[in-house]
Amino acid sequence: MLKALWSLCVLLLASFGAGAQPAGETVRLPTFSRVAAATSPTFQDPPVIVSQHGVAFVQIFAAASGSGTPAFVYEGSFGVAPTVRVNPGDTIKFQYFNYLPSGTPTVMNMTNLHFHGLRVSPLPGSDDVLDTLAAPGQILNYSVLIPANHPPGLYWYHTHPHGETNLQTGEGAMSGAIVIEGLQTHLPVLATMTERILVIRAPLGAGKIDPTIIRRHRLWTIAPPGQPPSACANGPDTAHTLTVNGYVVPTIGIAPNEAQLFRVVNATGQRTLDLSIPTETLYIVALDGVPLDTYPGSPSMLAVRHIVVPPAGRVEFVVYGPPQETPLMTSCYYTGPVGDPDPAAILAWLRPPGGLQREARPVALSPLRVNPLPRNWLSTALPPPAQERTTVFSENAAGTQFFIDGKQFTPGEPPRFIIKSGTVEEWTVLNETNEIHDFHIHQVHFIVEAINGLPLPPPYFWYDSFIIPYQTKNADGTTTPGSLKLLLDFRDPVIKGTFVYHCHLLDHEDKGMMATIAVK
Ligand SMILES: [Cu+2]
Repeated sequence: MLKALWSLCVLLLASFGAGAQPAGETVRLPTFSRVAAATSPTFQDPPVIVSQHGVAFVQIFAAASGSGTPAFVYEGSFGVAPTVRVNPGDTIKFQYFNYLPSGTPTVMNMTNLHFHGLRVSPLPGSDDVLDTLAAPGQILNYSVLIPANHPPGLYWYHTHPHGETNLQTGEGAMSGAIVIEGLQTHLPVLATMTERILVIRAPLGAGKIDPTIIRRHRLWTIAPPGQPPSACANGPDTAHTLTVNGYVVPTIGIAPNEAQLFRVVNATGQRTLDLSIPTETLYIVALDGVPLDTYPGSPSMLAVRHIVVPPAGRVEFVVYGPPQETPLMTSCYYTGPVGDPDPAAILAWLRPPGGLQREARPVALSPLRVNPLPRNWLSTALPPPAQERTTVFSENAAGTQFFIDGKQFTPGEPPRFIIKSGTVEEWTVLNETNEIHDFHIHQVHFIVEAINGLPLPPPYFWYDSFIIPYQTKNADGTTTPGSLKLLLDFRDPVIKGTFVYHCHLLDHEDKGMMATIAVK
């Protein structure tokens, strides 16, 4: 039925870009085969689309459930988003059909796609979120050329219509993973491991949780060491349910000592994750899609007990199967006096697969064989910054309006900064509010030089999303803004055009915390 409707709509409604009018046709919503956030006993990878002859062709729909929740539809299944796997040099072609019901003044139901973290052109037809929008009934065609020297790693796609990004991506879970291949070539030891893609979302709704899962929660202290769970001062998140690939607390099969590669994207609207597997070490190999050792002198692997992943961030790590059933969990993350709740929660259970209790022979991670990465701007040492800038994140007292440099984003506004392509810039990002924000810039990656004035010495890692700390109150009653000092890389000639930076707590972005820059 979807296919028939699709053909009909292709005939009726091919259009592209801003300003095109909805066709005004009334279309019947199809019956979808299953809903997101169902409880699953076992972990499931999303369906996969692999590039063929240099092209990955992806056809997805935006549609709404009976209650009006927007979601992707892939091959007739509601709430399903395929993982797109391509090689550097390939092209991803997305055909995206807005099948949402006609908009209203309060919910316009416009939609589009952003290819988060990819170092690709920001022009219309590629990764443009400013002028490329589909009204209900319209189709968008994207052709995103991945440069031949693109870093291998985990990226993602999600919708980005200003004003309704949280409704669609945060609460409606309209997101999917993109893998740029090559990490296993760079670190051959990974090639022998089972790979798991984990898209963590927090859609709206209480969800259904198996009571046996609640019982098992009690076996673990889901709070940072020394703190009871109730100490998570921002309280519980009663509005959303954390899911992994659309499922609530799935079980991941892993034999004791078996090494697996977990590739995790935080696709939630506003949940900062502090990930850990309590008995195990996480061996990180990539952050925000970039192999750890990309910047000259940085290590290939970093052993940690936990890792903070802000909304939109990615982490890729090796973990060994624990000796007994153990959770993949997030600990309480304090988001500031007026911040969103980020309580501790169990995301998934790690358990030996049925009947296979036998220990695996552990794969040795040391000495680590390393093949060279593609040479690109991120692997080239940074020159001194050509320009210093300061940008300020703020909000009104009611938390209903959010600003960058005192302005709420308005479509069509002139760029905040004009940046010279080929340069590196040093930005001081200030947070003058009592909650964290999540700095994200499209197209480019950055290095964090300092947090709240404290220098972060090498090794340097590249990020595209990073928490800006909340402001602190001084003894004399004054406040000191939270701050990040960043080095942003505008050297890649592919990245020319007008694009945005914003808070990736998506309701903040919707309420104005976004600005444009033009790279020329
Ligand atoms: Cu924010």
